[in-house]
Amino acid sequence: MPDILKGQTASQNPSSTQAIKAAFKKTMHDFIGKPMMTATPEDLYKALAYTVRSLLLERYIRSVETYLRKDVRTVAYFSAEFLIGPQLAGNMLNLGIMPQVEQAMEELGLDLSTLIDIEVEPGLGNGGLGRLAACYLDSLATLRIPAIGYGLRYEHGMFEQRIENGWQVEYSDNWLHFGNPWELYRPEVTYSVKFGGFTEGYRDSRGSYRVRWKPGMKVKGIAYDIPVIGYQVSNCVLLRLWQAEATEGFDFQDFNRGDFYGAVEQKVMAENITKVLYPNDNTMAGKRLRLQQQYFMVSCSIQDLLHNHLVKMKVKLTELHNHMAAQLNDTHPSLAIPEMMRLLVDHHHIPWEPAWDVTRQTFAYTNHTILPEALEKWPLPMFSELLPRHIEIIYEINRRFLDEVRIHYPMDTERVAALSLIDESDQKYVRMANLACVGSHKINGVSRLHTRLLENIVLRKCHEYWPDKIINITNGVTPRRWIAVSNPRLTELVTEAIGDGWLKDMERLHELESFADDAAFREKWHRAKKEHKNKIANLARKNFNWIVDPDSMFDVQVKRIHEYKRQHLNCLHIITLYWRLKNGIDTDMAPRTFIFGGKAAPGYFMAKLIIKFITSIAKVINSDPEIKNKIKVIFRPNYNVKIGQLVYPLADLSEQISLAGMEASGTGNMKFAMNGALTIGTLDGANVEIREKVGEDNFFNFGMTAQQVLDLKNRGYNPYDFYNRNDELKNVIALIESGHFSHGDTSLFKPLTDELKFNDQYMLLADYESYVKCQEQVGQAYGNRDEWTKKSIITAARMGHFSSDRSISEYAKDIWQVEPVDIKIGG
Ligand code: 26Q
Repeated sequence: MPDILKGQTASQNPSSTQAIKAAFKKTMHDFIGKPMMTATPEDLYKALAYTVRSLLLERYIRSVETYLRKDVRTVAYFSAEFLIGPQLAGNMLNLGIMPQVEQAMEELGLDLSTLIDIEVEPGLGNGGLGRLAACYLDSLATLRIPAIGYGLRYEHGMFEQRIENGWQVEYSDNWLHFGNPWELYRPEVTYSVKFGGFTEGYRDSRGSYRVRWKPGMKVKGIAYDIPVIGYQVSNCVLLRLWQAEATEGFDFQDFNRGDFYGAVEQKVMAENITKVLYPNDNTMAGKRLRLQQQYFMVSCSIQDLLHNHLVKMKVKLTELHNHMAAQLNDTHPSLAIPEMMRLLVDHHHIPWEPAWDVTRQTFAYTNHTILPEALEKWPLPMFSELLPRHIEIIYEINRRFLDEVRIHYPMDTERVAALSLIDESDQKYVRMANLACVGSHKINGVSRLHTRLLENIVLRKCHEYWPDKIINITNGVTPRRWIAVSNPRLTELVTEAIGDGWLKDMERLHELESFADDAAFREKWHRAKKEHKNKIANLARKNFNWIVDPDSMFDVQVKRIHEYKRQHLNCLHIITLYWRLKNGIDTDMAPRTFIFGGKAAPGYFMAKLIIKFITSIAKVINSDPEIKNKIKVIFRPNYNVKIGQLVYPLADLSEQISLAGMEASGTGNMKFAMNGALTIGTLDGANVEIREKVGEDNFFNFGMTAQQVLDLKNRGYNPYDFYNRNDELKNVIALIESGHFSHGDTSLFKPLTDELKFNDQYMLLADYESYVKCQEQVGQAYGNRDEWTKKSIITAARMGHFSSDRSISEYAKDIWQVEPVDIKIGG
């Protein structure tokens, strides 16, 4: 057990080894109701989870009490996804009870790490955006900022990916099968959400004109609360997830009287709303049910916020923005803006202008993408049918806004059309990004480059209109999960060297830099990575019958599968090496193990073909005796948070090779580098800033810059020119086309090779040569183990900037204006 994981001393009562042991036994009795000897592994895990939860709840209850009593300024983080990952280990770490729990379990004849492994993770997100929300909750709690996260409790999270015959096959996720010990069911926290129907105007008793919404359907939202505790503090934030249920009374009475099947059908329809997470990442699925999910989440959350402030804290609603700040995680929750307006105006009878002032001063919006296919827009007919009152409100917001624009820019119809909340260029759409921009006081991008591209391209007109509205807050990740929990060996080593405290103050990692010159430390650093590689190599042999050499360089690309992320560029490099070996070239190359992981959106043909491509290459190369284990290719199925925690610590090389200008930030890039992997990457997203921090000598950069990409596109990009000019590239593509990786089938990968030769939207061929050359430098550098280890130490030492604590401090200061609040426990 690393020292840093040893938080409090055993004398502190409820967290002492003996107390934990006793609590565990009592939980076994009270909640599981079985003798230890008949308990299943899931029972044992659950008993421990409840034991830990009880320590968590003590702090959580104290946090809620304090926040209510002090009427503190609070942050509400709205997100359709919270990819929180497994909870047990992180909660024990943050509570500082790892050593006592380990000891208690040992005394009971149980192995803690086996219990930790049993937890099924809640896959309530797709990837980067959802995981970012989870890191931010950890940092909010750790920085003692009062906060609540609002999201959806999907019954089925991200699908389980299996590889069958080399292809991705999706199986439904059932994370709730054994129950979720971390959540508190709150049946009393419930709101009614309306859909469809129509609106009608009327005069109230004072003769004022008002609008009433007569819905076609009502759905009930019920809260499930998950407490999230900070690291070495007593502060908790709350993650409140909504689940849809049919409204009572609605079932078998009233208009459904006599129509039993009709009633059940309605119930099923209502409960479908939170049935499943849409597994799309960086593309928008224009599905009606998705729009229903978004509105359902937003309506429950805004009603809850207004209720808590008005009833519990007696806040005047026209003062709401002085008591809270709301952050929109992309446009997915941007209906919160018209929903807030609807409740303030229609229900609380606040006039439009003050209601609009409050709304705008409350919300801020984070943009996570510049890919045009990911910008949310909803067909107007679908939107109006589902949300007849909101479309009226959006039209009113738009009318007032565009009138204002016309005053500043008379006659500039092009600008007015670009800023409009309604896209009328072809069929009519509601533009969610424009809505989020108009309804927020701040907009932020997630890396410096991304923010610049927002200002100059995607939100150019918005930036011209409000030059101070767009700011940058570069993403960060929590070092608690992504170093301490996932890499205990490294954690121990760092703490030995520079003492503890760095997990809360990541800039202190700089103190590690001087150790890069210490040969003994370098040896330990190298051994820490090597031991992790050995462990995973053993697991790989045991679970998948994969033979990998822990002495080879582990070259890793794990992330969602997407053409812009260019996993297939990585493949072109692998085939280049393969071709060279087959032709007696480069036979002294340092052995490499290429590891891939990631899910493709189920409807994304090219992404699925890329998975088939990787697994096909793997099959041919791994079984080719001539390759003599110089190259191994592995596709780890079902990449998720849990697998991520195993993978980041074992990488020697981190692949961050998206086309410059396409990846908003990336966060995997940060997790790898913090764990001492060196990066091969383009100047895209946060790579730019990572390279700046770790230093050019410690970052393998290749490829065009975002500007060069634009220039080449403007000149007219012809991939065939690049193909023609490079013989090695031609050989590689010819090898694929020959059917070498597809049992002689020359058509299987034709969509891939044709796209590359004749279209190449993501410009792989333009970056190919530079990538392959850069990889040669990587290979040489890896040959000098001592130098490599030095770079690895320096890289990790300079990654403090990318802690989510830094990001959240910036949000707190530049957007939310919130301050930490002290929670006292046991006093
Ligand atoms: C939208 C509408 C309908 C259905 C699905 C969606 C949808 C869902 C998820 C659209 C996009 C997403 C996810 C986007 C995402 O994860 N973006 C990533 O965000 C990270 C955190 O900021 C960045 O680091 C990544 O660069 C960015 O790709």
